Amino acid sequence: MAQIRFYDLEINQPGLIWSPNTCKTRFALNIKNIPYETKWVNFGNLHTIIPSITKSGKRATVPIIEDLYHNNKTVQDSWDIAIYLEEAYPNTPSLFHGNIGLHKFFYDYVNSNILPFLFKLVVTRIADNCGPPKVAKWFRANREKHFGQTLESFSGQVNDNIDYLKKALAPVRKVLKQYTFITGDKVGFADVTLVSYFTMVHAIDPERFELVLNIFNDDIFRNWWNRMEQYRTGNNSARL
Ligand SMILES: N[C@@H](CCC(=O)N[C@@H](CS)C(=O)NCC(=O)O)C(=O)O
Repeated sequence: MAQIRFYDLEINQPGLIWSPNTCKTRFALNIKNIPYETKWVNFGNLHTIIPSITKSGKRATVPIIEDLYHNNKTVQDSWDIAIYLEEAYPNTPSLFHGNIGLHKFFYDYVNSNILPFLFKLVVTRIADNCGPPKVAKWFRANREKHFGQTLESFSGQVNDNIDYLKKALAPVRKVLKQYTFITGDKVGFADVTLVSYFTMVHAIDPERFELVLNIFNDDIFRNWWNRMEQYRTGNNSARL
């Protein structure tokens, strides 16, 4: 029986786990082993569905969760959801291991220095595959307005993005050379953050993802990616 209703984002390939922000919640639920059901929304309907649930007036984004065991409490935003789950489900495996500040630091580091270049590797493909033509047109116009340029020019050169990623991933590789997880001996939210953004690239463009995994010509990130696989699918999610 699901305890959490989790809203994830669907594109043209139903059931594909790809969305960088919703992935963080999926991995968190799987690590914590909290039974949940997935409610899929898309770029065409989330702007009406999500506000009707959150009733907060905040911008419509996923992930959101409804906690069916706590009066259907609704939480929006992947970071806030992680904090909520940690507090509401204290007897499940921890995401922060008592070091929430360090996880916040890593979260901000990855969002500023790694995510943008991973996103540039796949954004045009996301635009082409994010829904029917009307939705794809909206997505492109919306993002181009936000970036102030075409998606092609925003994406830049693949090699440049890989170079930036190599620089930004170097300190993470140092940790993974020594420890099983970015968090240390146990998996934690730092791992969730990076693996979620890797998942986006893997799902949208597996060939480009190989470039990322091979960035240092060794198996350090690949081995960690393989170790994280168990937390991507989990055993406790049902499709709604
Ligand atoms: N800070 C938010 C960001 C959420 C976010 O931007 N989600 C994207 C999907 S990955 C979204 O819902 N976009 C809706 C839109 O662009 O209209 C979080 O971590 O949850």
